[in-house]
Amino acid sequence: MAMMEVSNPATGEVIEVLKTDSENEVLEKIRRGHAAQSDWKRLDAHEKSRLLKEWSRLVEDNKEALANIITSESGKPIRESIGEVAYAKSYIDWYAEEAKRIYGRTIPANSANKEILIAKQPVGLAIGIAPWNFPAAMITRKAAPALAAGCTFIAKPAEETPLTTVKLVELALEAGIPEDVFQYINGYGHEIGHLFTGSELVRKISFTGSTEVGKKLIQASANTVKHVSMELGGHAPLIVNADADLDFAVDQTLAAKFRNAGQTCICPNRVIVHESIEAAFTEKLREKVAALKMGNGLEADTDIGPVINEEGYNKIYNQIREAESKGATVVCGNAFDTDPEKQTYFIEPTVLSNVSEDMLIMQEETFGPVIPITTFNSIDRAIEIANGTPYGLAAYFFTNDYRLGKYLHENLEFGVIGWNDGAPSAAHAPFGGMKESGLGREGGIEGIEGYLETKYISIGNHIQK
Ligand code: TXE
Repeated sequence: MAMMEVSNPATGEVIEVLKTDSENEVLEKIRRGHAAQSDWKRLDAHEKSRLLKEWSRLVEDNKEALANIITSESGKPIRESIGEVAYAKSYIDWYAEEAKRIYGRTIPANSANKEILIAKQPVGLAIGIAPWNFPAAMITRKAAPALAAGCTFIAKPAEETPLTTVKLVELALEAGIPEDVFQYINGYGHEIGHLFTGSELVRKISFTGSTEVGKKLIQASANTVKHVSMELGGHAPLIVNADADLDFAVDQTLAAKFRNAGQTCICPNRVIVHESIEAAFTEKLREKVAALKMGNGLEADTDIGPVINEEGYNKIYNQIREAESKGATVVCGNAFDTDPEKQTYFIEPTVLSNVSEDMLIMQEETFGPVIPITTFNSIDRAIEIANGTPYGLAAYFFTNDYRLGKYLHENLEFGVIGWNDGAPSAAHAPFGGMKESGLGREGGIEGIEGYLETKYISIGNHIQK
């Protein structure tokens, strides 16, 4: 029997040892999820809604316990974990209502003896593969619309953070959602992924994670022509125009960048400031960044936890060193506190200026607490720098000029835009990327569409008189 250790990335302490599912167990869960599909699909929408609301109530009742699990296994500060539980719950609440609003339509036929109906049906068994950076929200954002649509659902959490999923599924079952309707699989993605992509019984894969793995899953899903939705990496630009309210732009940059130690797919990774305000912006940012407190997320005053693992740490470390070697200036930060034996990896929040587009930090997704600052002197140049990436998830800009803002949002090639807003994600809005950042949207009306098939029924109304 293979086991998996789950540890706290702030201390290296092993917090739990879980059994991983064997290949046969994975296939059995897929078979059971598929078999449960027809009853769940037929259950009336109001009852599905009631069960989701009950799940939401239990998540609320257990929010401290859930937040503790999130912080213990992901390292993020506890107040962020409390916020994540509320955010995760908001998806359950939204889709508990959407379950009752899956509308079809009728179309006038080109014959008096015909009627055309358009009906929506669940795609079938769906698998949601989640990353470690939002262990609760990335599960509910997939499970809630799937269940609301009438799909059965299997969650595959990240190997770093499976305990949050175990608790969420336990609460869903306690709420009355049937066992085979909502399951989880525990295991290493690269070992068991082929069982999901290769199965004809799995009709949809919803993935959040790296672009590299996303591309593999799209390719491997082609043989069984499954639905796929992909929320992949990002490399968000944040443009600050000369007319922006500087203090507000600095605060929003700080909040957007250092959430989860910079490990979110919509973190601003490239700050592009008008050259006339660069010095003032950088100084204000430096003051606030230098005041952030790094430490164990379970301590109440911690602002920045560790980065998740050695791989993430090395990537960020190399990006900073390479930028320095090419002439970037360290404005603040740039200290590293790691203990390879305990496997704890802390990076002090860092600001770099004099950054150019040929540096790795401007080209690769960063996923860490580093802000590189570069400048522009015309808005088209800012747009050119911003769009100069294969990624297209989120972009931010700060300006109070309406016409400029309109020009920017029309020309930025990103699926989510924050205009004077550093926190654009919400359960009621469609979240997702363009270009290599993904396919499909999660949240809003679009989020449930991804779990529905459209069926066209042509009815001959021939009546014998
Ligand atoms: O992602 P992976 P990792 C980016 C970020 C980060 C990098 C690597 O840049 O530094 O990706 O992170 C499962 N078949 N993002 O290694 O490997 C795996 O078990 C099926 C951005 O954590 O993509 C986990 O559940 N599943 C991102 C999930 O995929 C497979 C968030 C994510 O792991 C699989 C996370 C396979 N062959 C990382 N291989 C975002 N969009 O927010 C892996 N998995």
